[in-house]
Amino acid sequence: MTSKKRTLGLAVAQMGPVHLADDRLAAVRRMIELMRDAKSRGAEFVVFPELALTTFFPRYWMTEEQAQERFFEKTMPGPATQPLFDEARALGLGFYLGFAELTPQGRPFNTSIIVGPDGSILGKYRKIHLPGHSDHKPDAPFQHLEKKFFDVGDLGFRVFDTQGVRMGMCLCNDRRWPETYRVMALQSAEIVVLGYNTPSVNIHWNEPVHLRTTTHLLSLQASAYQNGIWVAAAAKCGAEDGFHMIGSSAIVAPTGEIVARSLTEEDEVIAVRADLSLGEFFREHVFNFAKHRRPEHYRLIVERTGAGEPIA
Ligand code: CDT
Repeated sequence: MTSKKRTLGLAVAQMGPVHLADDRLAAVRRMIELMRDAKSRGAEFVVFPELALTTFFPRYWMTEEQAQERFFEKTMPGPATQPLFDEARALGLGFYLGFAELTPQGRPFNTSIIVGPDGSILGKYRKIHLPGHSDHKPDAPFQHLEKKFFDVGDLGFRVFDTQGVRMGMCLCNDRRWPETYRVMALQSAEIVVLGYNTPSVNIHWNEPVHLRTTTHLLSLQASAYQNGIWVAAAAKCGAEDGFHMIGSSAIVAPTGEIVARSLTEEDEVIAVRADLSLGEFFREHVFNFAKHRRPEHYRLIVERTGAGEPIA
């Protein structure tokens, strides 16, 4: 007897620029259009970008109070985002959304959530690998002030069961760190979803622009393969008020192959039917963790942060 394949209609809703002057309602209207497009293409779950509701504000020097007043969500859903939740419920779509969160205690986080098709928030993640700096760099073409505006996430890398799938999530810079995915794969994650805002220009060194896309895709592909998982990554991209960010939103199979990739730097949906059994071969054989991992030899990974002297 053949059993029915377990699959998920998985879509990435890439977003083009959200300018400083754009309000949340305009962003939400665009997201609703993207959701409808995704639904019409068989999606059951849609991945939106990091900080999807506003421009990528860490590029601007301002006080923490100014940032929190203008760019942070004090409730989720809130008045501007409720229509997104309503539309998702009406369409029966689950989704991932990145936004700036100000907690009732006044703590600022770069946050994402997984929402079920009934509109309920099933899981929350707060960005752990915060890139950039906290000081003002007046000579740089723009700032990258994530270390000023956000606290380091305090929820760890958890996984959530939704729509018959075990899903983990992270945000942007987290996707470059192998520990991110391995911690979730050790909890039997099958799909990792993430959003990103990656400036094309690196303010720290003269990095060739094409490398930004190369290292982005390399990170997704290596991580998908090495953990036997699907990875779905949504960009906010194009030039926000003249500050360009890479596109190349992608869905990567557990084989490490890119199975869908955005063509534009505008609002665009890419979608696949993800076969969840595809990762099983890798997880049962070459990356059978229980059989082959040797954590007794990985101690330095949790004991050291920076590189140091050789072990005896
Ligand atoms: N948003 C975000 O995390 N962007 C980073 C830029 C790193 S350079 C300071 C990224 O990894 O794409």
